[in-house]
This record gives sequence, structure tokens and C-alpha cells, in this order.
Amino acid sequence: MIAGFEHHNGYLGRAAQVAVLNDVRAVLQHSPLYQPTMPKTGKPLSVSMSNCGSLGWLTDKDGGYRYQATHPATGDRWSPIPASIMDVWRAVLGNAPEPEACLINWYGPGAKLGLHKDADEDDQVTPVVSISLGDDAWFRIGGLTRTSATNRVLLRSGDVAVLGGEARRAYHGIDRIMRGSSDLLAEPGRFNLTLRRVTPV
Ligand code: MD3
Ligand code: FE
Repeated sequence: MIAGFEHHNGYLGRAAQVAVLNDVRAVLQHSPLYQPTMPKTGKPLSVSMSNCGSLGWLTDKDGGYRYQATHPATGDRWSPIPASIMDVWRAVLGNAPEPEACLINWYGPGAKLGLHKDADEDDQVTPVVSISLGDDAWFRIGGLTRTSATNRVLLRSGDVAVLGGEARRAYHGIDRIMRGSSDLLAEPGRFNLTLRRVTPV
């Protein structure tokens, strides 16, 4: 396993998961999930997305991968990151700079995320924090090149992953979602929240 990957199994108990989930649902009332598309080709991703925070990550055919302060469909600013989510960042990272972006990924049945690096942040040093809610996901993480050996990790509802050090710059992706593996959500699928610092301090 690459250095700097920390997996906190069952970090959030059931009540804390429900609290975060309710806050995510409220964010999505203001900033609905949209279907991101690949730069240039316009091919849709199978994951739908929204954000909270002062900056949101997005991708579409014409603009490509980027951070921006507004929702691509509504044009409104993203909501602030809810306190229940900020609490997780502070608990695992202590005095790190505040996250600017919280990407909300929704994996319905069959959705996956190909191997990639998170390289659109000017800050490539502050760790990334991920929170999983709902069905289990097989997460794959490799090394600094696309051909590095990879490891698979099952990310379950309530798990928190911290990607610091070399892991911050590692290739990673989601191979598959295990439908029906969690009863947190009424519907099959998985939310992942990814908290990132974008601007160097
Ligand atoms: C490893 N999301 O949004 S979270 C992404 O479950 C993303 O939705 C996945 O990869 C998901 O970019 C994985 C865990 C994660 C997040 C960021 C990373 C792993 C990472 C950044 C660098 C290395
Ligand atoms: Fe990623």
C-alpha cells in the first residue's frame, strides 16, 4: 500500500452518518446533482455530482476539469460545507488549512470511476479526506504512475479515508458498488464526499 493512505473503518456511527446524510440532502436541495461530462468528447460520467464549499470541482464538454464557485446548471454559489462534515475534517487533520471544496459523488447502480489522479488543485500537499455513505464500494489505489501496482480496499458506510503524503498524488478509482450492502439509504447507491484544499495557503 502506498504511504500516506489511512483508512478509518467505521469512523462515523449510525447516528453521525444520518446527520451527515441529512445535511447532504439539504445541500442537494439548493445544488442538485448534475451529470458531468468528459472534456472535449462530452461523454457522460456514470457518477453524478454536486458540491458544497467556496469552490466546487466540475467537468463538462466545453470547460473541462475545473474548480468554480457556482453550480453549472443553476448558476448559484455552492452552499457552505455543513458543520457535520467540517467536524470530520478537523477531527482527522487537526490544524490543516480549511477545505474549500466538498465534492458530492453519487453512484447509482452500475456507476464507477476510472483510474485517475486528483491534479486540478494548486495545493497538492494538504491531504484529501473522503467520507463514504450507503452501499459498499471497491476502491482501487495504485502509485504515482498509471502502471504502478494497485491495492483494493472496501469502503463501507461511515468509513473515512485520508489521502496524504504520496497517496495524495496516487492513481485511484472506484471499481464497483455492491448493491444492497448497506441499509442507510432508501435507494441502492452510494454517496462519497471528498474534501479538498484547492488554494495553497
Ligand atoms: C486518492 N472519489 O472524487 S474517494 C474523486 O469514492 C474520487 O468517490 C472516489 O476519487 C469516490 O476524485 C474516491 C477517496 C479518494 C479521494 C481522493 C483521492 C482517494 C484519493 C486523492 C488522491 C488519492
Ligand atoms: Fe479522485
